[in-house]
Amino acid sequence: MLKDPEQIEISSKKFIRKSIIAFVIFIIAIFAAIFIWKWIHRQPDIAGSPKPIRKVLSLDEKVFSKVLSDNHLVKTYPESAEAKNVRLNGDLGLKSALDSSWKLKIAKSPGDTLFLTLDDLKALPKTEITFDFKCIEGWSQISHWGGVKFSDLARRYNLLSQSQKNYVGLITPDKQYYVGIDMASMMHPQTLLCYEMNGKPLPLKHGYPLRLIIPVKYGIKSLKRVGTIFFSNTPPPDYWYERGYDYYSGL
Ligand SMILES: Nc1nc2c(c(=O)[nH]1)N[C@H]1C(S)=C(S)[C@@H](COP(=O)(O)O)O[C@H]1N2
Ligand SMILES: [Mo]
Repeated sequence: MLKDPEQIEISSKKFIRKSIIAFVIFIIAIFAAIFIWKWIHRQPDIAGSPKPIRKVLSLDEKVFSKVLSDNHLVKTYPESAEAKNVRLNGDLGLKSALDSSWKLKIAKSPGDTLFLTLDDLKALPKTEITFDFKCIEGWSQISHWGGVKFSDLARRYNLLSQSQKNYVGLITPDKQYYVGIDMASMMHPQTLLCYEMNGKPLPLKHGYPLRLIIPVKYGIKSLKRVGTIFFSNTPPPDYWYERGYDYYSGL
C-alpha cells in the first residue's frame, strides 16, 4: 500500500544534515585523491613510471607469468573472421628505406652470428594463426598471420642452448625500436616470426620482410621489421618500458 505523501516526507532539517555530511565526504575524497596522486608523483621514477606504479606492474608480471604455459593458448578464430583492413599502428624503426640485402641476424653468442634469408625462413614449417590482436592503446582486431614458430626456428638452428637464457631481445635494422621478451613467452607455441598477413606477403608498413607476432602479449611487443635477435640473462632494453609502460605486457 502506498504511504501517505506526508509520511514519507523527510524533515527539511534531516535533509540539510544529510546533504552537509555527503558534501563533506565528497570534499575529503577529492583531497585524498589529490594527495595520493601528488604522493605517487613525488616517488622516484623507475623507467618513466613512479615507483608505486612500477610495483603494481611487477605484481601483474608475477601473476601473468605464473598463468603462462605452453598449454595455455590464446583464443583463435576461423580465417574468415580476419579483418579486411588491418589497422596500422607505430612506424618506429620503419622510417628509413629497407636495405634490399636484408637478412635476419641472430646473435647466438659473441663471435657466433647466424644470418638467415627470407627463403631460409620460408623453408621451415609454416604456422598460421588468426587471433584478436590487442594494442595497449585500447583497440583490438582479429587478424591472420603466417610464418615460422620461433620455437621451430630455435630447434632447427641449434638455438636451444641460447634458449636456456632468460630473455630474447629484438631490434629493428635501424635500432629505432627494440623489445625484450621473457624466454617462456618467446618459446610459446603461438609465438611466430611472420612473413604473411591475411594470406599475402607481409606489407611493408606491417613489418615486411619479417615481424614478430606474439599473441600472449600486447601489440607493443610484436616488433615489425626484425633486424637482430639476441639472447640475454638480464632484461634487454625495451622501447616502451623506458617510457613508463609495463615490461612484461602479458595478456
Ligand atoms: N618496428 C615497430 N614495430 C612495432 C611498432 C612500431 O612502432 N615499430 N608498434 C607496435 C605497436 S604499439 C602495435 S599495436 C603493433 C601494430 O601492428 P600493425 O601496425 O601491424 O597493426 O606493432 C608493434 N610493433
Ligand atoms: Mo600498440
